[in-house]
Amino acid sequence: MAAIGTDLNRFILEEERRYPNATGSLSLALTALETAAKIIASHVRMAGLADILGMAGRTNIQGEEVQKLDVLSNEIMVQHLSDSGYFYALASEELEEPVFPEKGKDGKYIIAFDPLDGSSNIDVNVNIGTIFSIHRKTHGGVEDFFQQGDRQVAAGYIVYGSSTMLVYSTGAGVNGFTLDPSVGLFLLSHPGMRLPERGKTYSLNESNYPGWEEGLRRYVDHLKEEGYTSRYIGSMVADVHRTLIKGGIFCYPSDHKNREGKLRLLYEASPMAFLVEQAGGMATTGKEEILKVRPKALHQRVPVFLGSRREIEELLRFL
Ligand code: AHM
Ligand code: MG
Repeated sequence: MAAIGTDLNRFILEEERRYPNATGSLSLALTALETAAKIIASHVRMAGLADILGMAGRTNIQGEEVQKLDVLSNEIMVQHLSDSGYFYALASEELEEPVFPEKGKDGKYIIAFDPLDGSSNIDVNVNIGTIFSIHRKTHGGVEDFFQQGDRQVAAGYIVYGSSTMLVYSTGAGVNGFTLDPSVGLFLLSHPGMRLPERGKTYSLNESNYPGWEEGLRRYVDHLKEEGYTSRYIGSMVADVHRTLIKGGIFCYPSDHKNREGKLRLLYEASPMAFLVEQAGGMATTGKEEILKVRPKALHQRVPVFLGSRREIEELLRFL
């Protein structure tokens, strides 16, 4: 296992050496992502000072308010990933249709991302993040994005918190890197992340309780009786990050208002499910494994339950 403090670039290259047939293009693709993340992190840090907070005055394709930092983060991601030449296609929460970059014609990968998740938290200085999911290019059209989550070649997130962390997996476990702002390097801080078998925390928006199905209501009542504590930030990246480290369960279920839940399959649920499973946990829609869901649309929503094995197994008995 790599030593604590190993620089992300060296780590990526060392991981690649374990695959004799690797051409290095995934490593370089990840490096392009790392650069975009650093630039977004610096904008997030300066948000209050630079007065770029506040509404951009338009709504995104899901009819939600878009804030300026979302727009900026999306532009940074699109520009850097397009210019890298490693991605044949890009899909973003902020874009109705995928982008097929001119320079990516020979790119082997496609990437779906949420450039700035938890944007309602920007104005109150609470953690936000970027989520990404990488698949191989297959046919070369929008259908390439409709591959199951278990075919991801890499997935991860960047959390802009008290420090900036990048957490990712290429299918051989999960590793977390903390940005050292003094030198601008992501350094290995959380090698081989594993969820505890069981946690003590549940995380979901409990104001939706009246709209949940009966089984879920009984499950949450049961957690309270069992002495669980509740933590909900309202930024998926931050709530999942805590769940990865401390265990327990994170949910965004369907309810009377949101029949399919709220979170998006391709760039929220699926990459987080990949990480959680790589870290020894489980992720389900309540009916099937998230990684087995066959996507039908770019911005499809899906109910999400993920976390420690014991909690998810118990939840499934209630549903
Ligand atoms: P966003 O991608 O528009 O920021 O929305 C997604 C966010 C998630 O980060 C979070 O888990 C959820 O929406 C919070 O929703 P709610 O405010 O309904 O609890
Ligand atoms: Mg989001």
